[in-house]
Amino acid sequence: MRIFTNPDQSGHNPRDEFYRGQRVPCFENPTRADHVLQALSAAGGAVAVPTHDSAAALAQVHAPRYLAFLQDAWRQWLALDAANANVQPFPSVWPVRTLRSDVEPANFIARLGLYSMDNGTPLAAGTWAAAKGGADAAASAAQALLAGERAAFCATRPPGHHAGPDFMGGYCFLNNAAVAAQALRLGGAQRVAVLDVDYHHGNGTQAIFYDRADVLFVSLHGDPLTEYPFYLGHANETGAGEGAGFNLNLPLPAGTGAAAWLDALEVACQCVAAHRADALVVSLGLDTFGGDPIGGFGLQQGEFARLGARLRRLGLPTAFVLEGGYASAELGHNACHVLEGFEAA
Ligand code: Q9C
Ligand code: ZN
Repeated sequence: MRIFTNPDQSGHNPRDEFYRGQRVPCFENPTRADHVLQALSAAGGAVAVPTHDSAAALAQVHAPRYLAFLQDAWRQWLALDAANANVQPFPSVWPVRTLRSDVEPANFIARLGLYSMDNGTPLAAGTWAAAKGGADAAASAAQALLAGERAAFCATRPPGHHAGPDFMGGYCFLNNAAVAAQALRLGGAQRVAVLDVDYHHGNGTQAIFYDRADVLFVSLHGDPLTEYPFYLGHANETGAGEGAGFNLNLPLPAGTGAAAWLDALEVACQCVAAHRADALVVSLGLDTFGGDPIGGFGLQQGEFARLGARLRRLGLPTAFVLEGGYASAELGHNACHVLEGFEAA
């Protein structure tokens, strides 16, 4: 299987994030992609740098003013004070209900709030380049499928599925899975399915495609009543307008074990099969692993292999996009088990 890397991923390396009132080292850090890449290449994957530019797909899944902000954000942060090179910006005010989000404030921190859903997604000097490199990998995976490859894997970070049309969040800046799906559509696929198996609901991907019938979004995830992202991911979100019936959420309680998770996976896969898609994008979060420091499911390596095998049986050209998963040292093995299950089936 073709493995796409992101040569710029390590430039996104913020120091810390807020966790229960403390600053802690970022869970989402460059070692994650290093571990995945090392394990996949040791297992014989054909590693390649991105071959395609994601710009056209990005312009269709994200708002122009959000892309413009993100691309220039670090320069603007330094323009406030050169000493900011060693400081992480965090948003501190957000346009929640009754406040206006149509007018861009001139103040940088206010604009950072406008374009963020949380304070848990720190920027660094290389954030734009890293995010763009990941999106290019996703566009490249889509092109590989359009050229006839059975599957491709994006061993990239930062993740993408919490990033919405015009906001970052949950460690995500550009929605790589949405880029892959949109690039497949631009390349001639009539219908695409996105299956999101990250522990956290893919609120960004859902939002991007919520009113569209051409891209089905199906997700199994921790119940948002208790789990991040809290404000989206409920079972009664089924799509709107032309997209009515093309969104399926399968929330599961924190603590859900392998058997119930596999049952939900079967429901998800049958929904994907019914869409008669030309291609599948898998938002592959590995934070469902029992040893993950922030996920609350109990999957083990056997379940990851079964996930891969079940996805193979869908019989679709498949682009895997790495999302979450924070048990860094085990991340590579868990990714390998998914791909081995896929390739053995
Ligand atoms: N501050 C993904 O898995 N908050 N994002 C966790 C620590 C956000 C996870 C608590 C979790 C986001 C792609
Ligand atoms: Zn996650």
